[in-house]
Amino acid sequence: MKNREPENTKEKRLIEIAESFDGVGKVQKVSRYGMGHINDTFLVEGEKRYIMQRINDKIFGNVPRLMQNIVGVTEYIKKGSGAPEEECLSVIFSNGSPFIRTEEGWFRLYNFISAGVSIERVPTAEELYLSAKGFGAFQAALDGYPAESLYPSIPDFHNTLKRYEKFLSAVEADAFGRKKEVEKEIAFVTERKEYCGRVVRALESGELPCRVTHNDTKLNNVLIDPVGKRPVTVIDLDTVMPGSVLYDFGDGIRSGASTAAEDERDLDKVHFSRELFEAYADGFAGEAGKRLTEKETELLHFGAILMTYECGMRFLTDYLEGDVYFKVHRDGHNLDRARTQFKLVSEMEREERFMRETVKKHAGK
Ligand code: ADP
Ligand code: GN1
Ligand code: MG
Repeated sequence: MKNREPENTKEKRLIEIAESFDGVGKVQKVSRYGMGHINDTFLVEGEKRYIMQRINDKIFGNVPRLMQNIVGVTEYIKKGSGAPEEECLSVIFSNGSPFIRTEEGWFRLYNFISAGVSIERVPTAEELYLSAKGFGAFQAALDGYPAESLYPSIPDFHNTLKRYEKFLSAVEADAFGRKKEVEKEIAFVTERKEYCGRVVRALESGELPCRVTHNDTKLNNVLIDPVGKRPVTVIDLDTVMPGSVLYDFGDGIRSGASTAAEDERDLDKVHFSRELFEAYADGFAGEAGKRLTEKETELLHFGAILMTYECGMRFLTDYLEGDVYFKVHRDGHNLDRARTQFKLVSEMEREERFMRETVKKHAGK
């Protein structure tokens, strides 16, 4: 990249921070990047490109331990996968540390992976199939990972029972006086409270195995090579923790098998897509199918309902609490998101039989 002046003091400072990581050299430009809801992500351009993130320390209480998880997982995958180095996510250190702490917050740096892209629109069936293959392979790659070494970066992340309690407290507190606008959505959640304990209890009783899972298998968290038509790598490893395979399958469907964006305001455009569901089930089962227990296969489709319900409940909770967790870009953004999730849940409930049979068909291959 050609020499260029930083646009403002903020960029100048970000350039300084990026340059303090090992081997980065002179940086020309730092700009906002991607559509994540949690961290501040920047593209760093110099002799090479990098992804720099200001880690959201309101959400991640112990950044050093979070980074220990990520270094452990990325190194393990790199050793086991046989993929070219430039296609594997790597943490770049600064003087022996996988992060730096500055007055502006905690920063980390990754290599920029250019062989694939995040899909930020409704995917084609083929793209969703590839994303499922990517996450399925990721799960398989982490099968032998020592789960006990992972620090719970967000405790009870998919403990839907606890999420429900938090939701009830937000309704009760009604700190922003928003409850009256969302009575219908609140009722939608409470009518289905029986969903909350199903997976948590099955994990506790051992009916479902606990595995090392990604827990945030949203479509834009896997990079896909649009030309070579292959998944390149899974990113956003902040929530790799012990969990159920239902979570990873479920969130892939939640985020990928809809005919509209997660924040679409026109609910007439939001539908559960059978075609996209089948593509995901095919890709996921193709990678993970043989390792699934009978119970997991039986409940995989319920993971989709549960993750969509839970995510809608989380968006609604955040709306009631004044938008403190997910990044928002307009008034009512979290409410719009909650509504798309609930629309999808009600359609999925009507499609349960189709979903169950489709999973069975592909897992049995
Ligand atoms: P968040 O936790 O906020 O979702 P992510 O880690 O998912 O943050 O990063 C946000 C976006 O930045 C991703 O969706 C992806 O598009 C892009 N991104 C993140 N890491 C890389 C990387 N190493 N190479 C290329 N793109 C990346
Ligand atoms: C967040 O970080 P991102 O944007 O990939 C969230 C997920 C939600 C998702 C909803 C750590 O994912 O749990 O499902 O938004 N991540 C965290 O879009 O809370
Ligand atoms: Mg992300």
